[in-house]
Amino acid sequence: MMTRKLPIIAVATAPGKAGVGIVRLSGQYLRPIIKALFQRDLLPRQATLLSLRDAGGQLIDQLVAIYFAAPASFTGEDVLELQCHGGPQLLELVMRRCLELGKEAGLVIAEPGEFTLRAYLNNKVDLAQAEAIADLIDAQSEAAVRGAARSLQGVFSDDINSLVEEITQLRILVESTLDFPEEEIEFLENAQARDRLSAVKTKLQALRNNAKQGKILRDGIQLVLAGAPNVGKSSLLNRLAGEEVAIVTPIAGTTRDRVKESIQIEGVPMHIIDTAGLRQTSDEVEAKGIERTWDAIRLADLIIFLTAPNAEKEANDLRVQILDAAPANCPVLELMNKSDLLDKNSGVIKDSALLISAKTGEGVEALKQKILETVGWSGPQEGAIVARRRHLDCLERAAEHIEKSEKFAANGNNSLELFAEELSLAQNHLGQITGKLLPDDLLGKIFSQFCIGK
Ligand SMILES: Nc1nc2c(ncn2[C@@H]2O[C@H](COP(=O)(O)OP(=O)(O)O)[C@@H](O)[C@H]2O)c(=O)[nH]1
Ligand SMILES: [Mg+2]
Repeated sequence: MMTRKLPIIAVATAPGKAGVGIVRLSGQYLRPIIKALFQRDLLPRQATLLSLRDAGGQLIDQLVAIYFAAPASFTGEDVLELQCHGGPQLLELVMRRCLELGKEAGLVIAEPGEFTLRAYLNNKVDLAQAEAIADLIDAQSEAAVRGAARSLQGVFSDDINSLVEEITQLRILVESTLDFPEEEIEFLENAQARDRLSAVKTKLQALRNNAKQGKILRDGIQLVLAGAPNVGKSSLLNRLAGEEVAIVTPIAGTTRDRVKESIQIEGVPMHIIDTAGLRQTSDEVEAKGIERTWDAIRLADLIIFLTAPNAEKEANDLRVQILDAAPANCPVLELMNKSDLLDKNSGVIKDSALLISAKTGEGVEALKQKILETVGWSGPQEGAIVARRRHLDCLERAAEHIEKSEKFAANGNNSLELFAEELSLAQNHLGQITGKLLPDDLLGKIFSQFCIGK
């Protein structure tokens, strides 16, 4: 897929019935196909009402065609957009007719993400921007939409590029020191170098924080409610969701399958998973549900371990197992539910456990804040972007090399070449975010996750 130059075609709009459905073509030279479809040329960027006919001369659809001449198009190639009526069967016919008439020119059905890939390969967007297109389409909250739009505009890429530029300046400084060893200036004694290195570190740290927030905005948080039966997990889900999503009864073992509900807390998507209560059971269905609870725990970003008064013994057994099964950096938040049943003066209340009542709503607002705090959300920020795991990994690698470089720099002039080498490795990792220096197989993998037609 990476290198093919054939013209491509796909339905660009979502499957299903709609007022309008768009079929999009991209290729280096589309004019012969346009001519074959409509027996005429089209002026670039002009909406033209046209009739598309089948081989027998029968009308398929009246449509509006817009032709974008290369390189002034989304992909940087010639692009033709056919705005048809939005019926799935109709769009199928339009596609078929285009493929028929475009056969000679080599027209083929686009692979997932291929339009955006071409935009990337033709330098219309960098890789972080291309990813932001997919993230904008998939955005699950208003804040995520705005963050993706900013990433698409290049806010994130600009930050990366300017950091790369600063590291380049630092490398130039090292190279010049290497060229004049007789001057014997201790490199770090050179205040300019020291300042530059610390500026790079500060900037990289800020970028990592930003990207971490951006990942939360993009992916949201997988929040698992776990605990013994009857402690009120389903009641808490309903309370957080503001509706009766899960069945609540006084019967232990009511929830057997996972119940999922996505909510937002201050624009942060929370995918809450209510699970079967953890206990020994001889019920086959419930046992399956409990297996699934453990599966959910193993994939969680945050676990709320719910307990209730008079269930301390079970809680003590479960706590260890849950902490054991939770992923390495997944926080486990222990809460005691049914605070309404507690005699507040009895001294049973452990300060380690946050108190809530799913029944009265007591402590639920505070819990929401606690959840945001625990996952490291620092509130809506001006200039927020969206980011992916891939970006965080690259930033982390870069930070490791900057750290190493600092050690070499501190060793004095003897290690300056190693210092420069670490800087260059840090740059490589940063460059992978915007796509410079990214191996082809990784590139293919990223774009193959896009939907068809993007
Ligand atoms: N008093 C009191 N009862 C609660 C509270 N939360 C849940 N319950 C009750 O506890 C029982 C079990 O609740 P449920 O949500 O099904 O627990 P789960 O098995 O953990 O999902 C039900 O009878 C609920 O009405 C609470 O905060 N206070
Ligand atoms: Mg339940």
